[in-house]
Amino acid sequence: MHARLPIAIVLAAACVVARGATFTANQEADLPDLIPGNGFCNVFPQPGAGPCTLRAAIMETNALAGADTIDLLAGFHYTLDREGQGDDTAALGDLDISDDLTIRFFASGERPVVSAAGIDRVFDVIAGNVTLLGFTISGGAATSAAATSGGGVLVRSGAGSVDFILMQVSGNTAELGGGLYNAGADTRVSGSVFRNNIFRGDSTATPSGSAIRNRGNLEVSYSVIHHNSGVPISLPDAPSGTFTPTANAIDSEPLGAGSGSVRIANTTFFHNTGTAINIDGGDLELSSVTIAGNTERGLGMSDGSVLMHNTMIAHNGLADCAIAGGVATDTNRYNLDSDDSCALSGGGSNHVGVDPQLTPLADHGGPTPTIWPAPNSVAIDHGHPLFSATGCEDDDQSLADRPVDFDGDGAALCDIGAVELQGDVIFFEPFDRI
Ligand SMILES: [Ca+2]
Ligand SMILES: [Ca+2]
Ligand SMILES: [Ca+2]
Ligand SMILES: [Ca+2]
Repeated sequence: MHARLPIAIVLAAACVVARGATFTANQEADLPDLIPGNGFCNVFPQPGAGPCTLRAAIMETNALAGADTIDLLAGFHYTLDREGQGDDTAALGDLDISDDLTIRFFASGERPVVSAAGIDRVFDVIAGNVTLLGFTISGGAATSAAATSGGGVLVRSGAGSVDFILMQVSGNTAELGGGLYNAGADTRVSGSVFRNNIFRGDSTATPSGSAIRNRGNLEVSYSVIHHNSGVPISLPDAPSGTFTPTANAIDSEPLGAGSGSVRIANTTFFHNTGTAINIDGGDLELSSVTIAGNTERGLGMSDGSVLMHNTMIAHNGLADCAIAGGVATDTNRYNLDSDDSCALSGGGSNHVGVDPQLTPLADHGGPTPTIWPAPNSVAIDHGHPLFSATGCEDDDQSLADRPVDFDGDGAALCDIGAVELQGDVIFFEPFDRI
């Protein structure tokens, strides 16, 4: 199974004739709709169309039966200031979504920002099939007893399918899931960036998931998760100086809807504090993933199963992997790990204990930044030779086709990791290495 193409989703979102209502959030202020369900987005109490804020548009579309659409405007900063954590009507605090909804920006111009400015998380997906497309979510905070989960977005177990497409989720903070807390059975992140999100333990003794805390089913593709971090617990009775935060950029443990499965394809994890991916049960699949330069580990698993193919885990601070003995592993599928800690050495197709010669995360084209291997890397043209559900993807994180015969030996083979180096970058030779 190959991951869903974001381009296809974007075209579908843009071209399908919108059913239901479409509103444009044409005001940056944070004001409610005063007559929800009358068919108009209006912050004034008279009937008919009027000034439409993002909060008013969400209140109106929640009240209207069926799928609706909200368009955001270029350069707009929608900043929440109506305090009220715990409200689930969208009138106060976070923006509660309880019905099928697309919130989108795909015009030209500066990407809009929806910020909670620290008063609450940003979005609370209670129910419905929801698509968030093309904007930035920041400034969310779920760090109090009233709201501990999902600093940017909380997806509850009652939600339908939830898609993040070409999104940026940055600068959000929570005790559980700085960027996203997912309890939904069908949540997908595609072509998106999760960066600079933070977990902190103010009222929860075991905070986790600086970028994403997963309790349901999660798929991440064509994305990058970098520079997410944790801060030490600050409970008054915490023994001072003895707590070491164990940050995990993605932390998954089954509990909500679904089986706790995580599928990650064509995605890069770089320089997260702690462990990039931590799995405490459920199925993990890594397909053409690059996990490098995280401060502690690339992959930690205490329970569950892992299917790993065409994936690279390299140069993480303590070790590339920590996989407990009871974890079911299927990893003899053209993977690479730089310190031979990922249970790969028993397989004849893997590359273990080798330096893949990685260069720092940079914008090399495509929707998200990537890590390129240097042209002499063993990762190039040594990936999985087959296109299959357990082999090589047919494109890479930048949406470029695979495979490319980079070394010109006549055999077009995939590169290991999230990137397929293209033939026209033969003179790419930066000095820096991860
Ligand atoms: Ca209304
Ligand atoms: Ca609706
Ligand atoms: Ca809420
Ligand atoms: Ca290749």
